[in-house]
Amino acid sequence: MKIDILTLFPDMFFSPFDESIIKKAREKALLDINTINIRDFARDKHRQVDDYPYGGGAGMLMKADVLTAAIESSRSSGSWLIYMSPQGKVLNQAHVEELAGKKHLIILCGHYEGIDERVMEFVDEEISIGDYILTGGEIPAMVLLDSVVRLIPGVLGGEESAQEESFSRGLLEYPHYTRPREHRGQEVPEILLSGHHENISLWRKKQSLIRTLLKRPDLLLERSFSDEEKKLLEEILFDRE
Ligand code: 4H3
Repeated sequence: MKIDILTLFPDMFFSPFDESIIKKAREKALLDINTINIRDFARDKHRQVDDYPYGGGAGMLMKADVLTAAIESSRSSGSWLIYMSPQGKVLNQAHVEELAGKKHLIILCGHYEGIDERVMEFVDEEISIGDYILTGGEIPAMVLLDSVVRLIPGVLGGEESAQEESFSRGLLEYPHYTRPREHRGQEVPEILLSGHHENISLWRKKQSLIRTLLKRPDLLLERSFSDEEKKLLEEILFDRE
């Protein structure tokens, strides 16, 4: 996958995508991330990228001519241009999965008061990472990028991690334990030491359902249940074994 980030602050992206899992994915050429400095497309002698809004008001706007030149430098036939904005659809995992299928993403990061509205004609999709305002679209772009990149085949170590997720899609993770067996009086649940893989898998599914019910009941409204999950939910709700 190719990802171009259009930003006035390319340095913000240096270290976050040069570490750990994403660093390895780039080395393996699974991923081609480029930052494009919007200022490089300012053509006047002052290299001006922003200007006062018509009609007055606070803040500066990123100029349409500069942004259009930056966009045109990166666009390809199959590219998909995303503008990070609080006005976008709020990102969720289903949306991330859809974006992971794209060949070429271009992410436009606004700064200051935002962009000249006339640039919106090039934008395929506006995405928000949540209902709050940030100083720029750079951090939202990093969040989006990280969520998408980990779904590219080969990026995560074992195939299991991504597979396990789709298995329990829409539920919270079950609790995890590693050594030692006892920590400050707390034991690892007996069943995880049993070696009985079927029982462990069932216990984990039940834990996921319990956690989701208690912590994020809203997630359950967006989801239907398999017969196995219905049986587990009955056990949970009616204390049946
Ligand atoms: C995205 C962008 C929040 C989000 C953003 C989000 C500043 C966009 C400016 C920048 C515009 C204001 N804040 N929730 N801020 O994903 O350039 O709209």
